[in-house]
Amino acid sequence: MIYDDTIVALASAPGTGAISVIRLSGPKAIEIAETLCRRSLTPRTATLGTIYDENAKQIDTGLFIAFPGPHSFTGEHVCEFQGHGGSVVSQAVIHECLRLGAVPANPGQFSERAFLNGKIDLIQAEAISDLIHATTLQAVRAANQSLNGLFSNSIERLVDEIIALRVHIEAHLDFPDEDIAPAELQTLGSQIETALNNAQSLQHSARQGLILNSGLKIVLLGPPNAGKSSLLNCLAQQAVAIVTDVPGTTRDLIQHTLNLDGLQILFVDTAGIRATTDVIESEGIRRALQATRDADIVMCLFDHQCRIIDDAWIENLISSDDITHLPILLVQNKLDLDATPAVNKTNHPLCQISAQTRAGITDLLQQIKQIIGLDQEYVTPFIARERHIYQLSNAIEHLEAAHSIPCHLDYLDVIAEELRLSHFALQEMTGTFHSDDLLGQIFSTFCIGK
Ligand SMILES: Nc1nc2c(ncn2[C@@H]2O[C@H](COP(=O)(O)OP(=O)(O)OP(=O)(O)O)[C@@H](O)[C@H]2O)c(=O)[nH]1
Ligand SMILES: [Mg+2]
Repeated sequence: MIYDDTIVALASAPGTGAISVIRLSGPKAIEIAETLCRRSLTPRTATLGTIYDENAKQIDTGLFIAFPGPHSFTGEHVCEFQGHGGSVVSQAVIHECLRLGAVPANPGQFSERAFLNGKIDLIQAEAISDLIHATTLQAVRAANQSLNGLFSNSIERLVDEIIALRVHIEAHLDFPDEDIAPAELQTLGSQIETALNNAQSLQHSARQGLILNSGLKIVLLGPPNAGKSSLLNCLAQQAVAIVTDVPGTTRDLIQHTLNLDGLQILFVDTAGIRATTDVIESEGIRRALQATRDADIVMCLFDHQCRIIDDAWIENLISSDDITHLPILLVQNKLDLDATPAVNKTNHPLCQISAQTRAGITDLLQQIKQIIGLDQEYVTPFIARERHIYQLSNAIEHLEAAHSIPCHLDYLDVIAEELRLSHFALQEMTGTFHSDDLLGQIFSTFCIGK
């Protein structure tokens, strides 16, 4: 136990409801609860009690449950009070807790204490918040897997592989007189390669976990009248955007979120791209192009009048000759008018659809899943965040560096250093090694009471 203060917060959602849950954690948690209800509490057993204020006026009646540390969520003494779900009544209960010596909890402080007391690691703590904020059932399942330690265990296995390598190499560096046989060096090299492969496949799963967590952003881009707004309406199954045969109808960004087999997709309809002197349309086009910058997929739409699609056509549309980093999906619309496919001279996949008749829409959605690697019957085992991808990439970079160095006696110290840096990056993911800044950043995004 690290803290000598006892924190209190409303753990259920603020506002009016049937029941509210108020949570206390810290050395005085049970003492405060017992003072409040004037009874002694049996661990992990619900006890009915009435709370009175300092003037002996009744505030609320409800259930108290005490979880003596270390067998509690935070590892400290924890007590929960389930009372009537009104904001004034729960604030009055919290006020009494504060009067008896508790202090208000910061956002995420209960989870932070659970982490600092070794009850969960950082990835599990993040999974709690991700579970609460999950918008699809798949995301809920994935968050539960992370909470159960699946992601952390995969990282720990990778850490063990790297530790074994470091021990081997650093033992030799400490005792250089002991020779390492060439065959042994070769084995070391292939073990580094195995660790690198494992890290890369973990990163692949983590990317899918990130997509499940934060969803996808798909921007519909194309010349005027290609049918972008019609496609948005077709996907949304409602008239979200105005559709006319007047080129330049859409000006603002129009967004609609769709749940595709558990994947949250934000579709963004944009102004048709063309040369214009109209101030409003120019602003619309500027916003359209800006929206592509953080898109996960840019859908380039055109109709049957475009016969040849090449990289120059896309570069012209996106006003950039650097389109290599963008995942692009070419979509030929108005299949009902002309089913002849355009000549695709690019390396990007092309789908033919009709936003009017819905022909080809199932294939289009399948193609989206394929682009992001979720086309098979996918089981993403865990949920992930940008932070994990960043630190995993960091670990992979150092493993790649270690792997690129010839496994020769002269270079063992450089390899050892790269392995050490990779090891640290992985430890930062689980929080075994962390800076206070990192913790502050993570837990500040949590709800109060969590
Ligand atoms: N036959 C046919 N017409 C379509 C189809 N999709 C769109 N259209 C028509 O094409 C015209 C333009 O459609 P929009 O959806 O407004 O096109 P847009 O790309 O949003 O156009 P801007 O907003 O001007 O950039 C409308 O008259 C639509 O009815 C299609 O699949 N088949
Ligand atoms: Mg439009």
